[in-house]
Amino acid sequence: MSQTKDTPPAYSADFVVSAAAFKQFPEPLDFEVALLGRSNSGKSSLLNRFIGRKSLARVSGTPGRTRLINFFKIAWTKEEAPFYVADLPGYGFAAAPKDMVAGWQELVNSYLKAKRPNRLALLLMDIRRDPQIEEKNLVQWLKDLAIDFRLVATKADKLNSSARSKRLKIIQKDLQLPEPPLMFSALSGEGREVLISALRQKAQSD
Ligand SMILES: Nc1nc2c(ncn2[C@@H]2O[C@H](COP(=O)(O)OP(=O)(O)OP(=O)(O)O)[C@@H](O)[C@H]2O)c(=O)[nH]1
Ligand SMILES: [Mg+2]
Repeated sequence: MSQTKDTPPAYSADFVVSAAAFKQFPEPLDFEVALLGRSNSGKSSLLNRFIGRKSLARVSGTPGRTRLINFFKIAWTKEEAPFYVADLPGYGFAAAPKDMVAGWQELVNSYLKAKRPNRLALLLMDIRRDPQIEEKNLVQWLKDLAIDFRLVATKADKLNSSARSKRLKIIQKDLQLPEPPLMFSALSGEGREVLISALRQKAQSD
């Protein structure tokens, strides 16, 4: 693939706010992407690679912000309308205390239930792992709330192409997804163009 075909880095990408509750969510823009997934599934890495700017990683990596919803405002070009990316707190710490799990649920629930028009949720999971109860519950949750979503199988660079397609089939079947998962590697950038066009399509759909 030639270098020139790739979408250049976002024209602007700014950290907006770390929200601990509904009241702190910014007023919605025309379009919003929500990043959901287990801790360590690659949400922050995907975001950085996706926008092609390293400067945001520092913000999202700030200790203490990881239990909050981090909003970023992205614009591909000077002319295009900006949109939000909401990086939701990761779940699935084996040793997480009960009240921490409950806190996560409450925050994510208030975000998913909030009226945020034209939103696309990306549910990330490591391509090598089988969907767990958390992923199954999240898929059900998104369906119940009628939130459009795509599954993104991350860390694709860890597998060769035949292993990848096997894993994608298993994940799609396990989660009963209507469409095959998208694939992404923050390491190589593979999947970036497909993801960008999926998002642009959705952004223009309302
Ligand atoms: N090889 C490879 N490693 C990756 C990829 N994406 C993420 N990683 C690694 O996986 C680890 C977790 O990535 P993060 O992006 O911090 O994951 P996260 O989902 O934001 O985690 P939380 O913020 O804790 O919820 C890091 O060590 C990354 O370097 C990828 O595409 N390929
Ligand atoms: Mg993160």
